[in-house]
Amino acid sequence: MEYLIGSKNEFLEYIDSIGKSNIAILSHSDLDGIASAIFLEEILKTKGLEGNLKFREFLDYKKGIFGEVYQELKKKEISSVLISDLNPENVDFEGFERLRSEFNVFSIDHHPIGELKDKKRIIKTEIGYCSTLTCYELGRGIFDLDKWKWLVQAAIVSDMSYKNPKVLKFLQKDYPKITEKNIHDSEIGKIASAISSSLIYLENPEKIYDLIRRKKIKELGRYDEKIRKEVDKWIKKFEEKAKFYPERNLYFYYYKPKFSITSLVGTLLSQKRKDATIISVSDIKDEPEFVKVSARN
Ligand SMILES: [Mn+2]
Repeated sequence: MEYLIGSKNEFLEYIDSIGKSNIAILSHSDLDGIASAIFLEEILKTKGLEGNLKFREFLDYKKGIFGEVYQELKKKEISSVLISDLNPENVDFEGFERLRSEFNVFSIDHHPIGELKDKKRIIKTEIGYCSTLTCYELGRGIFDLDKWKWLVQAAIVSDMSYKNPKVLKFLQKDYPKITEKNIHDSEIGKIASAISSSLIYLENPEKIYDLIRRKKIKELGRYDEKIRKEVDKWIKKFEEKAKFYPERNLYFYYYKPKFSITSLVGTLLSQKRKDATIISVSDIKDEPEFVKVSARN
């Protein structure tokens, strides 16, 4: 696995430099973010730093995401902040640089590289390596990789990192019959779907984090059918409801799903129409003055 910025050595030096100070983990609220946070904690645990972890938060990509969390970090007297899968410099450049100037920050991410004041304490990989896989590799020689293999595999499916041929090969070592086409019907595909559905249904990443740590697959799978039904319904309705703009090969789709499935539906629709641009828009529960827009091309 190659890094575009940073190295495993730099990460290990960083972990060793934490000492007795208070640590926080900030990560994305999707499966890739939650799983990478779990692996970072496993690394802290084997380094005897588990007790130093005083704060953990799963965040959505939102303008100014680091503004709110800044106060919390100050209040909890945090000095080291591990960030994963948050595309920080693109989502909130100023907030991220402020965090970096006031805390001992290390960020691990796989979104396209944006503007950065410097490249210290940053790991960036290509988009085709999900953050969980990077954290898994960082943990090689540190924590029990076999115990957590199922989770890195699920994160690979959910972030579609299997589109990277090297990552697909990694999966095929355990599941030789897996291909890009049948992956969602495979055992790990089903686990990934169960986790993603429960994230959508419960809207409680902390709870999902806890269930994953205890490997409660059955409990995680409880909401899969409900979410899938709702997703299928809106994918079917797309044909009649979406407005098509042929001169731009663009679909505009406004709809009102029961759950927050806009992003998932957008991804699935775009897989069938790879040359088209698909803009899906839906209402946000409890925030009537806003809509959620999801764009795919
Ligand atoms: Mn990711």
